[in-house]
Amino acid sequence: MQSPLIDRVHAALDGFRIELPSWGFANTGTRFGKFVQPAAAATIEEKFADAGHVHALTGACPTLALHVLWDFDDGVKSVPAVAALAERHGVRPGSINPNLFQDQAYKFGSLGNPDPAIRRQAVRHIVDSVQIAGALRSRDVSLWFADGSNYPGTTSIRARKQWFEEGLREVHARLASDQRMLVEYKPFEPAFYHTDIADWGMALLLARAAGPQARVLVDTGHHYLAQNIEQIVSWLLAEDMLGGFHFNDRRYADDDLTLGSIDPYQIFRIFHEIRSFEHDSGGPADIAYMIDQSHNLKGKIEAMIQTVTVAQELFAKAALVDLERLRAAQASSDLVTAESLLQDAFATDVRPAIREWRSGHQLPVDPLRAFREGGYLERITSERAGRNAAAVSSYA
Ligand code: RM4
Ligand code: MN
Ligand code: MN
Repeated sequence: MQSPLIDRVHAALDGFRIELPSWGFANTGTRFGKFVQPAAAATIEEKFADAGHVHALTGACPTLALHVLWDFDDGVKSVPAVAALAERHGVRPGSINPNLFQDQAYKFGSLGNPDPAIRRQAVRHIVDSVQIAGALRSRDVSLWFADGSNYPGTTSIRARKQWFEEGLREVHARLASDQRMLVEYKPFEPAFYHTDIADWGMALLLARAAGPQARVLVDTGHHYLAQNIEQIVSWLLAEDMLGGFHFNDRRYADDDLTLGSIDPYQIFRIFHEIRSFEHDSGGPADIAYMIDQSHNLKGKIEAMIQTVTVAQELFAKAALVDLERLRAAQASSDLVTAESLLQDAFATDVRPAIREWRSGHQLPVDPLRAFREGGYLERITSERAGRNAAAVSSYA
């Protein structure tokens, strides 16, 4: 690779940060069963320790997304303890994720529940989450709703839309001026007939209804298979409504597989659209990049390191597209030249330039190898194995 291209890779990596999910370090399963990993994290302290280790090896993950129900035993009172752990392990608290799907009360929905008392409970929980975020100086409160129904005619889709607007507006009014609300969508699961926020259009309308600090969150696994995700990304960017991503890959539905394991070109195309937007608008897009993956079979920390590494590679490849030439080719409808510019960038081996970037930043050139040779996994395995074998806990 020529040195201007190497510089471009280095500059891209300098600006690239991706948030780790606390739940990605805990034992999780499928609805059929759970294979317990001896080294999995069970406490918020262990999740911070593991995330801190991934950040130390990659230099790209300074924040950890937290799930309120799983990570704050005592709600807002847990904030000082969480802040102390963040300090100790060198990772800041990232997005705060309320949990609106696990409580028995949410059987028929949270903000979309026909029972006003349960809608109130959901609003209260999100407001508590806003408070937690404020106390931790976290900017984003990230909302995903499992709300929906399983059978035609069993609920009023329009009434629920209105309840969502009301609830989100109420929560938005509680945001501090530097906070954001992110609204995530998902076509199905756990609801199998209708989901209240099923796609980006619904999320966009609800975010607009909520208020000016609301944005849409795109989880790459939350689309029907044929959907063109980078087009959605481009439209949301053009509307100034893209707030962030939950990255993962999938073969069928919301599989939460490792980023790029099935279709790396898809992620490359998303990064390309973002870079192209930034190039045209002359400034960085204000987007939170986050990982939303729970690995059932792979080692959790290894899989996170692999994810971060792949994300860096795909981001760096997207930075190699020659946008000036691309614009010229587009203007003259020179299709093959235009498409080849993307393909050439995607085919470029950026790994040597990334290794150079790492050594320039006093990071291990091969983070996965450094992890395997570093002894951390052996240490936490011996510390946690007995406890993990005894406690087959719930989702997190
Ligand atoms: C959902 C969605 C949310 C995540 C939960 C655990 O499918 O992706 O973002 O918080 O899973
Ligand atoms: Mn998600
Ligand atoms: Mn998901």
